Amino acid sequence: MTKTQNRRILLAARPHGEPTDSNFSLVTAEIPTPGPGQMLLRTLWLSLDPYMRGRMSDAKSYSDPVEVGDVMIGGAVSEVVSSNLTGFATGDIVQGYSGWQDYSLSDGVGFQKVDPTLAPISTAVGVLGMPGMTAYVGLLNIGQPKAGETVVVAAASGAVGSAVGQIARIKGCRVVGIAGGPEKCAYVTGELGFDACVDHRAADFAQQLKAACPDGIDIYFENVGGAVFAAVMPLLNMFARVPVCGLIANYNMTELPAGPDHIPVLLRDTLTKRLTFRGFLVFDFADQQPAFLRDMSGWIRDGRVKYREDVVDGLENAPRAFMGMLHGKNFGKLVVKVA
Ligand code: NAP
Ligand code: FER
Repeated sequence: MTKTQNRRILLAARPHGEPTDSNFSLVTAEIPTPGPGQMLLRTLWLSLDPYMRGRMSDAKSYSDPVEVGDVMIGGAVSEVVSSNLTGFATGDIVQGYSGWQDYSLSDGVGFQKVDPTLAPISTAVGVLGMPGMTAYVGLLNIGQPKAGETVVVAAASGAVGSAVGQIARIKGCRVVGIAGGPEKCAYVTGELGFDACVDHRAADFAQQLKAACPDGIDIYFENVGGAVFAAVMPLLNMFARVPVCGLIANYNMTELPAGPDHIPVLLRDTLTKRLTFRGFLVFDFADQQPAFLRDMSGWIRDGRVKYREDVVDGLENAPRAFMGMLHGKNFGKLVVKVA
């Protein structure tokens, strides 16, 4: 059945703190017609990612915010419906930032063809896409894992964290995950093969983390910030490395806690333990994409890297699923099956 209408989810208003339904609006438009040098794409899989919360706000960032009234930003896997663009043909599967909508036009810039023989095509926005590459480049370049070292990662059952831990295991490290709740922790140790996993919601979380890291922590892959970082900090070893990837615990805060009391401790430990903190964006390492795709697809084929998708059915359900992710309601890489 071919559709005649294009459903689009727009940023209706900027959120203050927690996003709510009223920050999004679902509108219906005509399916656009591609002009010269354009192709028409039909969205199959829409990726929902934490960075989108940042783009809903008017804050300074690596790229411009979504304007109120514009379609929400999002990476997606799409099918080429028709093309006036050399290099892209009807039926091709492509990946790029086409937004929260059924159909979109593209001039091809920033779009890549997806190789459907590597893995199911939805993984092009997951373990073989932006989140998987974030894990790979952050851990290997900044974390510099060595066999026998202890690696800790939070949001361990999620898109980035699950890949971080499994790559660290491949590199011979002892890996401790942090996740929300016993079910996610059981998956992280049972299915993903981490050595241990600690529930950050447990009352004695900090003590449990300490017990799980008897030799301290050599690499902390930072996805969360907040209370999780506070528990990690005293366990960092001499010369520990901290790739600072994300701070999801902060994303819905209207103001960051001032916390000046912590700064002297942070600086003292950084000096005396010779710690390395380095923030990064996956795009900083764009030149490593071929190596990433080669290694990661090989590990998936060999069963050394597993992944889990949390599939939400229907574009109209994207806002609720996105809001839930910021509270840990997702279990695995969150994707919306659009068509
Ligand atoms: P994800 O882990 O699949 O989903 C987000 C998870 O964050 C939730 O399921 C929840 O897991 C956890 N979480 C939310 N609030 C938390 C809190 N207050 N304390 C502890 N955990 C909390 O998402 P993802 O796509 O893999 O992203 C993970 C992190 O990587 C995010 O910070 C994201 O911004 C960052 N990131 C950075 C880059 C970059 O280029 N620097 C690229 C991609 C992603 P639990 O239930 O297990 O707590
Ligand atoms: C993310 C969190 C933050 C992310 C990018 C950022 C690509 C960048 C923030 C900034 O530059 O302000 O998950 O993913």
